[in-house]
Amino acid sequence: MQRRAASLAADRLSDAAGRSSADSGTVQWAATMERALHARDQIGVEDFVLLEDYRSQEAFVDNLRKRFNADLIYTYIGPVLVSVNPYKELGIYGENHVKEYKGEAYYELPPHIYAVINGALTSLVEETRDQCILISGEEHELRAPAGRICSSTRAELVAIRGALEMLLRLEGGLAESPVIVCADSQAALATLASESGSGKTEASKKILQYIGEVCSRTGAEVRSVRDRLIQSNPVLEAFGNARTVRNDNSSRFGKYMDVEFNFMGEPTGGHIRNYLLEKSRVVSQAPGECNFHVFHLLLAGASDELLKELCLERDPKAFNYTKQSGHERDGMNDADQYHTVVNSMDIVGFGSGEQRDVQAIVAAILHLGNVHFQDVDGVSCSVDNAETTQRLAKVLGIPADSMQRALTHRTIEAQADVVTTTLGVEQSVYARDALSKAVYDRLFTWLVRRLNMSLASHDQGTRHSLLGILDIYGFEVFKSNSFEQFCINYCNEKLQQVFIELTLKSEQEEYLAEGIAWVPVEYFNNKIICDMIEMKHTGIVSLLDEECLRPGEANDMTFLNKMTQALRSHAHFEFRLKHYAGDVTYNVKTFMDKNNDLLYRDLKDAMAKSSNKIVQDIFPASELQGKKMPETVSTQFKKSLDQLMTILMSKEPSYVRCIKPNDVKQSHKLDTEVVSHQVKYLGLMENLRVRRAGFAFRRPFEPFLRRYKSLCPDTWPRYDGPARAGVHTLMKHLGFGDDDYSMGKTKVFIRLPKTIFEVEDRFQARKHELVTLITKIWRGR
Ligand code: AOV
Ligand code: MG
Repeated sequence: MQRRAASLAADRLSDAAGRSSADSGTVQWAATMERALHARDQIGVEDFVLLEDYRSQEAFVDNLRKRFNADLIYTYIGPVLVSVNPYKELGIYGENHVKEYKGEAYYELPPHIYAVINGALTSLVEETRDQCILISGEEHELRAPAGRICSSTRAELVAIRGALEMLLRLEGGLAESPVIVCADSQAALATLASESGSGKTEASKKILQYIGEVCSRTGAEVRSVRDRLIQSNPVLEAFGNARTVRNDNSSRFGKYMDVEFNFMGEPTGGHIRNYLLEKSRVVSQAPGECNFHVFHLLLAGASDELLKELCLERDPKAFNYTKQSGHERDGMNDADQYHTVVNSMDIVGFGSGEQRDVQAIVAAILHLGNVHFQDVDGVSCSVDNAETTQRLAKVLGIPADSMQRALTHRTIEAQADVVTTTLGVEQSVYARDALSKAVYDRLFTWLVRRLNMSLASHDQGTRHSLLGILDIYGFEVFKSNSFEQFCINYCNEKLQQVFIELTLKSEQEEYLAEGIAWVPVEYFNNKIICDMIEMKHTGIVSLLDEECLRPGEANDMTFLNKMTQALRSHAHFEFRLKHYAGDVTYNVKTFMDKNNDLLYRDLKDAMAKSSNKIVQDIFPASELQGKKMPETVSTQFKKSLDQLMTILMSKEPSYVRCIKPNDVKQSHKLDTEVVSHQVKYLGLMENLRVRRAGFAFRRPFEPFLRRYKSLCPDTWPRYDGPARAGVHTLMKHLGFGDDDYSMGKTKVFIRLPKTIFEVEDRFQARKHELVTLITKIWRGR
C-alpha cells in the first residue's frame, strides 16, 4: 500500500511540479516518498514477472514471504492474482477500499482481489464481454502418519514425479501409461493427507461483496438483487459446507455462480450451478470431522417449540449422524448462525412453509440415522426402535408402516414380474443410509433450484453480460481415496487444463494483437490425464459405466481388470493416477456402487407418499414409472464438467490462485515447505515462465508515459504528441537498445526486469530532486 500510495503521490507531485505550483500537500508527499524509496527491498515485488531470478522457486517463495510478513497477501503474475490466506482480519476490504479500486486500472494500485473484479467488470461493461473468475487452490501436503514430514517419502515422490514430467513432455507422452498400480512397496505414498482452507471461498465472497458495494447507491430493484445474491451464500454454506480437520468451513460441493449485469454494470440477477455434493458425509464423517453445518445449526438454534414439533432433542450426541465430533468453530456460534441462515432465507424469499419443510427434512435425516434393525432369520430383519421410525414418519408425513416396510424390503420389477424380497440387517442399514444421502442430496439440488428462481432476472428483454465466479473444492489426497476423491480431482484436473490453455492462449493472443513475435514456451500439459479419464470407450469413466451395465456379472474387481487391460497396467486392488498436483492412489472398492447410486424403488415409493411438498417435488411419482436406466454419477459429472468448461472457455477469464501459508490455521506463519509445495503444483513457476517468455514488463503507452515523462527533456514538462511516439522518444533517451524493448500497438514491452527497475530508480531519484526543489521554493516563500 505504502509504496504504491507514495508512487501515486509522486506522480501527482510531478504533475504538480510540472505546473510549477506547489500546494500544502507537497511536503507530506515528500515524506511518503522518502519511505517508499526504502520499501521495495523489504516488501518484495508486486508482480512476480519483476523477479530478477524468475526461474527460482526459492526466489518466488521468498518474495511471497516478504509480502506476507508485511501483510501484503496479494501478488500478481501478470494478470493472475496469487493470494495467501492471512488467517486474520486485515482491514483491507472496507468500503473505502472498494472505492479506491473502483474504476482504477489494474496495475495502478497494489495487487488486490478488488483490482481483479474491477478489471473484469470494466471489461464487461465497456466491451460487453462475459467474464469469469476462476478461484483455485491446491491443497495437500506430504505428511507422515505421526504428523511429521517424511523425507524419504518426499524424495521418492519427487523422483517419480520428475520422471513422469520428463515422460509426459515426450511427444505423445503415452509411452508408459500414467495409470500405474500401487504395489505395497509404494504404500508410503499413501501417507499424503489433504488439506484445505487456502481462501477460495473467502475470495468468492469478497467478489460478491465488491459487487454489492459498488452498486449500493442505485435503485431499490438493484439493491434487492444484490441482497439476494449475497444472502444466497449463507444458505448454501449451511447446507454445503462442513467443519473438516483442515477448514472449519470447508466447501463440500463445487459452485459456479453467474451474476448478470445490465449495460450500466448493475447486477440484475444470478444463476448458480452446483457440482457433486459430498453426500457420503451425511452418514459418516472421518475422525475429527463433522456433518454439514445445517444439522448442528438446527439443533443449536431452533426454538424449543420447533424442536418439539420436529421430535428432536437439542443434544447433537443424541443422533448417530451428528455425534461423532463437537462442532466448535473459531468465532462462530451455531445458534447465532442458525438465525443468520433463517434471515438469509427470508431475504432470498423462502416462504415460512418452505422453510418449515426444509427443517422437517433435515430433522427426518437425523431420525433416519437413529433407525436400528434387528435380525429375524439371517435374510430378513425388522426395525428395532419403532418409536424412531414413528417420529421419522411423523415429520415427513408418511405412514409409519410404509416407512418401516420400505426400509426392510426390496421390490424388483423384471419385465412383467414383480418380486419382493426381504433385506437382512446389513442390507437394511445400507438402504437406510442410501436414503439419507439421497434425500439430502436432492434437498440440496432443490435449494439451488429455489435460489435460482429468486435470483432470476426479471428484465428478460435487454442484453445482459455475465460474470461467473467459480469456487470448487480443492484437490484431495487422503490415506484412502475413493470415488469422491476421484471426481473431485478429475474436476481439478480439468480446471488446471483450462488454466494452462487459457493463460497460454491469452498470452499468445496479446502478442499477436500487439504485433510482437511469439516465442513458443515448453510447458507441462495435463491434457493426457484428462483424456485418460474421459476418453470414449477406453477412458476410466466409460469403462466404469460399461461395468455398471452388467449387473450380476461385473464388480469393482472386474472394473479394475478392464482398466488394467485398457490402460496397460497390472492387476491389483488399486490404481494410481498421476495428477498434475501429485499422485493419488484410488481404491476401487465401492466404485461401482457409488457410480450406480441406486436407491431401491420401495424407498422412492415411500417418499413419494410424503405430505412434505419439497419431498414430493424431489421424489416425483413419475420417477417410478420411468424404465430408462438413469445416467451414472460419473457420466453425469463428466457431462456437467464439459458444460462448465464450455461456459468458462466462452468467457474472458481472470484467475485467483489461493495458497495457504501453513497447516495450523495460524496467522503470521509462512511455512516454506507447505508454500513451496503449492507453488509447484499450482504450476505457478510455469505460469511465470510463460509470462516471462519474451518480456517481463508491459504497460499501455499512456500510463507509462505519464509515470516516466519527467525523465526526458523532450517529454517534460510538456508533451502534447501521441503517447506512442512519446514513449518511443523516452525509451531512446533512456538508452534502451532495440533488443531491450518492443513497441506494440498499444503497449510497450520491456524484456528484463533489471532495466525497468533502473528506470524506476531514476524516476525515484528525479522525484527526490523535484521534491527538494519544491520544498525549497515552498519554504522560501
Ligand atoms: P477454501 O475455500 O479454500 O477451503 P476458505 O475460503 O474457506 O478456504 O478459508 C478458510 C478460512 O481461512 C476462512 O474461514 C477464514 O477464516 C480464513 N481466510 C481465508 N481467506 C481470508 C482472508 N482474505 N482474510 C482473512 N481470513 C481469511 V476448501 O472449501 O476447504 O477447498 O476445500
Ligand atoms: Mg471453500
